[in-house]
Amino acid sequence: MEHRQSGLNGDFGIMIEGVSRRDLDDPDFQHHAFDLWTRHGGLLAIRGDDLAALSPAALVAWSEVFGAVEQEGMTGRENMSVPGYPILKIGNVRDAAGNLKASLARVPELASDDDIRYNPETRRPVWHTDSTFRKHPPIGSVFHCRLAPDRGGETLFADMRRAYAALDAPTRAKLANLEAVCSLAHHDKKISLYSPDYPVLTAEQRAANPPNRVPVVLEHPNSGAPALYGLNSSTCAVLPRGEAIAQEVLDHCDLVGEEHQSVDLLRDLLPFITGPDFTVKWAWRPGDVVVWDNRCTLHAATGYDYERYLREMWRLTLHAPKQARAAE
Ligand SMILES: O=C(O)CCC(=O)C(=O)O
Ligand SMILES: [Fe+2]
Repeated sequence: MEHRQSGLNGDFGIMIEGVSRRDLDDPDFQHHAFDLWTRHGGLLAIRGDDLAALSPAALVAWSEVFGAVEQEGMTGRENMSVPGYPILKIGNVRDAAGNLKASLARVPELASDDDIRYNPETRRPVWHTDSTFRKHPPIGSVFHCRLAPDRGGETLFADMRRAYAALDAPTRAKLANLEAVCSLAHHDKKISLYSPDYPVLTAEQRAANPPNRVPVVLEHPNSGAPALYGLNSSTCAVLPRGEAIAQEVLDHCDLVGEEHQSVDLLRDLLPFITGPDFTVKWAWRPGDVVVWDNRCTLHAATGYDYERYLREMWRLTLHAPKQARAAE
């Protein structure tokens, strides 16, 4: 079948339609897809009638085209994974006994496309970069749709390369000298404030998981292009590069779950950088596979009618291929 290619928002994001399962094994197609992903801001979607029946093994193999698939991370989440594969289920599917079989975070539905832009009052949508609190944050993710709601449940993406380039020169210069302090303890405590069952770290776990610091402007290791980076629920402070964080500030962030006011600098950018020039709303069809680059995009989940519809997504996490990791 002939493939059709279309841009999602100018040169940010690209979709290839008419993709078959056989294409996924074809080295030429793999090469072409990797190249498109790189040239379109790190957002690639493939769509095709027979992808809805993709096997977990085929999805893992396709993911390996873009990075090294994370194997760990399923411990304690066995009831939310595809058995035997490093694939996490996200959504609201349940077993016969009514137990949730996926990771579910309820967020509001978009009332209109105006809601795509970050709203400082509601702090929604929850635009973020995944897992910057980890020592080696993932380079990206692969997201595959098994079941899609008739309405809602879209995933939003924003182009952090073009958004950074659109800022004025003094702002770019100021940001380029900053680092985000990203703390797992802060992240978990913050979530526990509105989700009281959410476990917070013990003192030992906190000591074993010190914050990770990431550049607020990340130069992509492949292209060298700078992109805004490092904002998510774990981001507890923003400091000049190399400047130590005071212990009492970190304790407050971790134990009370409040962000240091320095994070406002990044949050204040969000309404601009999630505006229509930079964003894509991806409405899922079963079979779709989207790969995003965590180093130059933001993303956000949107809600759906959780009682009426089923959503089941399969998610894999990507790391830099081993050679690249060794060179760090
Ligand atoms: O469910 C979604 O649309 C996005 C979830 C998400 O943020 C993630 O898997 O990292
Ligand atoms: Fe995410």
